[in-house]
Amino acid sequence: MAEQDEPPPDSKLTRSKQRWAQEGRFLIGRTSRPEQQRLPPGQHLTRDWPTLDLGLTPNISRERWRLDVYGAVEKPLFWNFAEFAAQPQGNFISDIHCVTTWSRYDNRWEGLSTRELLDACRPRAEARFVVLHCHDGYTTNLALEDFAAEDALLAHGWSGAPLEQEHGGPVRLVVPHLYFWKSAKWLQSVEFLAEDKPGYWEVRGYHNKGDPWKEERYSGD
Ligand SMILES: Nc1nc2c(c(=O)[nH]1)N[C@H]1C(S)=C(S)[C@@H](COP(=O)(O)O)O[C@H]1N2
Ligand SMILES: [Mo]
Repeated sequence: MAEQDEPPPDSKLTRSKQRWAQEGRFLIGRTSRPEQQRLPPGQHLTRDWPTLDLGLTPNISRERWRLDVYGAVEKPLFWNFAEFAAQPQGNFISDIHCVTTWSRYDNRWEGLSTRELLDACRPRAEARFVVLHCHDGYTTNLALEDFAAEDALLAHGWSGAPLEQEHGGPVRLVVPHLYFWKSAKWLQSVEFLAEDKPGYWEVRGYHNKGDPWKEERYSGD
């Protein structure tokens, strides 16, 4: 009796689920573009998956791996792999566009969406940029809104198997709407900043943002 006037239960989980429903979360292939618009200008399609890095392949086991989230956040995080894997997991399908002109369609990733990470660490109002730090010394920078893209994730799985070491395992970033150099392999830490801080390639002539649809390859573009 009279229960009808009570507000529906509200919690972080129900709010997240509501948001997932609005976004069509976990639906397969929902970010695909129509075929004719799918390949960005100047790109060609490849079926294999090239490996590109600085020539080092850090060997970090899941047991040793830690994720450090720090800087302009309300709640810094320091997770081991089990803690990371205990966060809400999602499946995402997206295309890869590398600045060296290859693209690869329909990569199936599994991991933690960057939006879930943002919910957990709660960036402070002044946070506007993110720098990813990697075990090979590589860094790359993103505007907070690019990091927070709905299809961006910290991936530990690819095609139903653990992400291979050569492709950045245990955990890499995947930001499908930007060139793949933004998708940091062997992820070690995520730093939130008020000011932008260009990363490894960004200080060596690559574009600061790297939108493949605008062919933002190099900083003069
Ligand atoms: N840690 C790290 N991440 C990195 C790189 C790197 O050298 N080190 N290279 C970037 C570049 S230029 C590309 S194209 C992709 C390549 O990812 P893949 O080897 O899985 O294809 O990783 C990006 N992330
Ligand atoms: Mo690249």
